[in-house]
Amino acid sequence: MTDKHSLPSFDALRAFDPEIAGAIDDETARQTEKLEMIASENIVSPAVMEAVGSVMTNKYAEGYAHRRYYGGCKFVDVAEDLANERVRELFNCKWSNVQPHSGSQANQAVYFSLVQPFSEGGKKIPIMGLHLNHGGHLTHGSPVNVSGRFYDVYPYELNMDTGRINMDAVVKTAREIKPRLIMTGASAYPRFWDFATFREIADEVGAWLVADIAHFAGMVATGLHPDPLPHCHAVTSTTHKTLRGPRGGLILSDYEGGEILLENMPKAKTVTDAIDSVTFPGLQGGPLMHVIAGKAVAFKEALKPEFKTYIEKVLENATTLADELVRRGFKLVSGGTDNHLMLVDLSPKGLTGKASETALARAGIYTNKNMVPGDRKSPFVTSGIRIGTPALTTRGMGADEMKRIAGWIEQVLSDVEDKEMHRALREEVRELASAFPHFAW
Ligand code: DSN
Repeated sequence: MTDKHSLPSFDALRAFDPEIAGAIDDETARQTEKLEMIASENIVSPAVMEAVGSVMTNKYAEGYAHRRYYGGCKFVDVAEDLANERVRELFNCKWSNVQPHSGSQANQAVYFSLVQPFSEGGKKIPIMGLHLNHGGHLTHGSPVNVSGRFYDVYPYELNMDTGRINMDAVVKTAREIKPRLIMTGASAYPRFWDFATFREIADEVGAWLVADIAHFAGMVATGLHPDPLPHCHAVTSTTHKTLRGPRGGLILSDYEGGEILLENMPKAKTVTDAIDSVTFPGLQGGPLMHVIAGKAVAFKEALKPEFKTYIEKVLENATTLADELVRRGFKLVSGGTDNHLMLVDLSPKGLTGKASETALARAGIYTNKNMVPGDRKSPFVTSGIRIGTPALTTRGMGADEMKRIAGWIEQVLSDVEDKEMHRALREEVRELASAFPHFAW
């Protein structure tokens, strides 16, 4: 990768495994010629790609830096130390664990550290999290996830009139059920989180407070979203969304308390000790050192002033797109956005998320179907689509492009069955996409 706009040539792969090389070529074309508007996706830099594609994938390093179960870890320790130093500087916090393979595993590590699954005679312990249908994540207590299977979940919801979290209902439920943990953060919630108020509620009822900032980590890192660290006992994130790093997870904390009473964690003296032990060896084996190296590179990038400029543009683009969609008659949950995403409620137009996602993809615009508050359709159909601006902003697109895209979205959704119209638009989409290089920065 000599030219900053070039992609790796994959010569060895192409010679040995043309089928996989072909799939990568096709995926490259999809990413470069179409518009990626899935709110949780982004485009990593060539430097991150090189670190993730490096020889660090060959190394076993069970344990933590300088405390490993394998020899030869001197250089992977350098990568893990740098990843931790940089992420602590980025979020201005004292403790981190960069080993979770994913956001889901980061959340599991925190749950199992703070709240005993199935304890107290097999009785499940109550926790609270935002309902999946109201923007919450699968791992925030959905019945099909371990978070919903191992705990007694009392989900909180949005106020149907305002599209914002119903804090009155949060307080009421918390007082009634006395959850041991309250999860904040979401996958499809376009507004800021009031972590200070959640902490007051958590303190009143004796709950741990956790924030999953996977979606808006880039905004927290740049001071463009309220900071959960002063209020939450633990903060989890992925590294690949607005943080623009490789696919993976992390856990942060500034909490130094030690009142941890876990039956299976006799040696853990503090919450962060317990989280380390549950992450490894509790849940994971060898850390993905190539990904940790890539995380370190991404954190270095995020510490640069240019990253704050990028996040400001992500937010500007989201606001422009949201305003433009509202102007064109679309209903957005909560009426707009404070962050990088918006949730379009298509029920007034009589459309499903599924048909809309398919029609937009046919035109080369990728979004995802999403439940909206009060949705009567199944998660496979839904009444909404979620749209985000992080990836297109990485490519250098701005307000003019957002306005043009809003027009295309309106046109496609004016007739989700008109395949010919969608295919014709795809050519215009390709022309726009081709003007904005994939590795634009
Ligand atoms: N699946 C991710 C998202 O799209 O929001 C969250 O894990």
